[in-house]
Amino acid sequence: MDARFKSRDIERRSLDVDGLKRSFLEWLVYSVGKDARAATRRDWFHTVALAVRDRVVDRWMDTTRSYYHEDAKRVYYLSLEFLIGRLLTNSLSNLGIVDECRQALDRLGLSMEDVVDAEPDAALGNGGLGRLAACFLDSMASQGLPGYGYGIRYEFGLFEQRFENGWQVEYPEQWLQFGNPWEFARPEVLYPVQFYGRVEEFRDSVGERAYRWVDADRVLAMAYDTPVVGFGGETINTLRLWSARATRDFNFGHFNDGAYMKAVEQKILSENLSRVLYPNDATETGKELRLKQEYFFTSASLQDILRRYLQHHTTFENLPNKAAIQLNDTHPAIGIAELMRLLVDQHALRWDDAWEITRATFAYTNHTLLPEALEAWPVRMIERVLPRHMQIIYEINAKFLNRTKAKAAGDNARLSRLSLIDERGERRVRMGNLAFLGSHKVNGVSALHTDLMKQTVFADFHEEFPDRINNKTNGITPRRWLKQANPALSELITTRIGEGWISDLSQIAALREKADDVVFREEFRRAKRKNKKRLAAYIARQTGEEVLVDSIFDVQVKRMHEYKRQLLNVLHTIALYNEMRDNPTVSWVPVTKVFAGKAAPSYHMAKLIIKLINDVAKVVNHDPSVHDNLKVVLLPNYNVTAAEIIIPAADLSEQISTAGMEASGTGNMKLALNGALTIGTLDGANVEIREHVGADNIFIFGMTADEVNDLRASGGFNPREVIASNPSLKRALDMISTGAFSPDDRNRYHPIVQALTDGGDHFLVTADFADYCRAQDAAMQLYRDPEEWTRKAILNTANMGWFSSDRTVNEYAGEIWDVHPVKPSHDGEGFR
Ligand code: GP0
Repeated sequence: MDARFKSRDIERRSLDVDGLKRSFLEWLVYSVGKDARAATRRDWFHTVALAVRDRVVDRWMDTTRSYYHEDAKRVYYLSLEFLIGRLLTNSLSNLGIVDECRQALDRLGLSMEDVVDAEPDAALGNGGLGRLAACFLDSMASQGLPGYGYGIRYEFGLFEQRFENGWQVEYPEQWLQFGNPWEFARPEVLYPVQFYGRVEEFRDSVGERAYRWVDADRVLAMAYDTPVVGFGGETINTLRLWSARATRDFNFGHFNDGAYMKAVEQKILSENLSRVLYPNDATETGKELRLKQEYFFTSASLQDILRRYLQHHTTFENLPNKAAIQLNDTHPAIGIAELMRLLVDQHALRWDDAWEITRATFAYTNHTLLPEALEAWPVRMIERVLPRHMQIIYEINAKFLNRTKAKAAGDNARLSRLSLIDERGERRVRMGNLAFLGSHKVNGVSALHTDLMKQTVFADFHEEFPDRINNKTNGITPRRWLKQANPALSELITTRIGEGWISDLSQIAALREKADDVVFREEFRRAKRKNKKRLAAYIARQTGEEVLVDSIFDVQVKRMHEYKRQLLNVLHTIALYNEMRDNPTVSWVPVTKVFAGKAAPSYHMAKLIIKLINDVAKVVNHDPSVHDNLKVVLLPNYNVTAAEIIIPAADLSEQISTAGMEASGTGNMKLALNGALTIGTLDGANVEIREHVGADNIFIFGMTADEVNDLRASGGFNPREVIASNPSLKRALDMISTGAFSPDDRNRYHPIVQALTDGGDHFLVTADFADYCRAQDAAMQLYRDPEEWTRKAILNTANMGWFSSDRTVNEYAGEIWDVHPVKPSHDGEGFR
């Protein structure tokens, strides 16, 4: 090899301070095109990211080549959302060069924090579902599992939230505006994706009936690859995101007069496909563009998966032994019909063989039971947009129902519930049923949620296929959510138990015995205090509000949704405010209520709740009679980066959804791992968190899922009676309804009061209020005893090991995917 090349090669790989510093200067000048005098913080961020990327590329290629050489079975995680956040600290930390980078920057007179803060937050997701996908990528890479992420490279991520006059206002999130140093464009990796047109029937070479999809519009899917750095830097996997490009016909076509501008317009329209992430969390609006997005990325991914498979194989019967495809919710479920189409129409497989292969390849994760989130596309829309897929869906349905009919003679109600087509009202395709039928495994995301799936939405399917539903309780990556977000605590932990916990979180159980160690407790508190100071400064910057570092940081951070019951927390806040005003001589435990979360732009009730929190904050925070014992803050633009500051600083974690409605929750896990005590209902994974941390170390309140179910089945309850019997609830509600927080518009909160009273209080806010206040009081009393509080906080951290996404992904790998770790050979060959 050319000696010059070799020395550059070594330079690009060097992980020491000098090597990094030289790389930075080289990148700054020759790639960013600035010198140190002119460089902005953003320029430095790009410089450092590019230099770090250099240290990843060789190992990335080694990893990919090892998978190829071993013809390893790969898992493909298809997800419409990847809520990644920033990548600089993550890459440095997983490569093990955070300190080296800090020192190199230091020698250049730069602060690492400033450079890190110049990175935009990659928000290609709405909330829990998208963040789970990102945690899984980290866990797969960290364990050497051959896992690929497939999704959409949205030009606009989740909107930026600002408050104007207390109301949420949305702004476009232009994360790619200044370029993305982590991604590699692959202009040669292009797949055609079709829409509209019609289906033609013909006879194939052996005289069998066959179909082709003709006269369709075409869009190209172009790949962008982002390396996913596993912990330790051994395995570097790939996240492949698709971007829509107009077909080459445009580039090479010649047009006369009017046709040219028409063609340009057509090009722009087709490239809109990957323009923007839909901002709805757990609700579907049924928009055609959304369906097209789902099909676009699913089709491109399947074509790519088949291309990779065919590098080693000539027939398809081994596809399920070489590829596992996980559907993250039903968003990519059209992939089941698409794989059938590719196998039957393009590769001439017999239907039954294709179906067996398809089912053995796919698995489906359900993330919610909320009816408004279960996708059901109008038959007329699928017929128009994807005519061949509609035929295939009918065919799958007919074969299934015929088989079932033979067994369950006469039970038409059951058959119509099992059907892929909902015939009530406008005919719709039930994507959940399609996903279930086309998968060999179907999982829920917590034990309770999986049980409820069996009892409710998939009861009939469960009866039909009793081995198909299984549970995979969610998890979170300890790298981002403890090591990187909470250096104070993670360094403390490492000094006591070593660093094994980072890649094997079960080892954190060794901290249990430290809960009784006064010195450790003191240090644990010191770490928490440091994080609280950091959050207090952030709060001051973002909202102008000064909060007491020694108050309880009572944190509710998540999407704004009625079922998550931010309102319950607001009502408690008002009740506490009243108590403090009524009893000014009592020595109150100071409380800081921290809220953050976005509302879907069209979810009016959620936006009104945001305004209410801001209005309550305005009144409470400026009332001298509570002597700063109570502060309320609603932080704007909650995203991964904000979560990394808020979560390590929390004392109390609010997980207060109506029981039976939160599938799992993952914020609950992040907060408990960082030593917050949970106040929560027995919902989602809270149930399992209680089992792990111990019932003495969590504040559980409220109705259980069964009680909620019974109450609803018996016709509900009368919130008016509950309110009348609880003076502090009545007073809080009266204040809202008479305009105590909205003197400028006394009727503003009428819809909220209405929903909680005559509306029947569907989410049981009033029903759970009294018990919630009891649990809140218990938390406040405990906080007066710092030793006892800290002991419980330590036990939370120490007992959360099971909630690592490494454990979750291992369960998927063993019980659903049958994929195994591959050790990449880093032969140090250099450029390839
Ligand atoms: C569920 F259906 N979730 C959906 C959806 O559209 N978006 C979404 O984020 C969430 C659940 O609400 C969850 O309980 C769960 O933990 C997460 O998916 C991952 O499974 C919220 O944290």
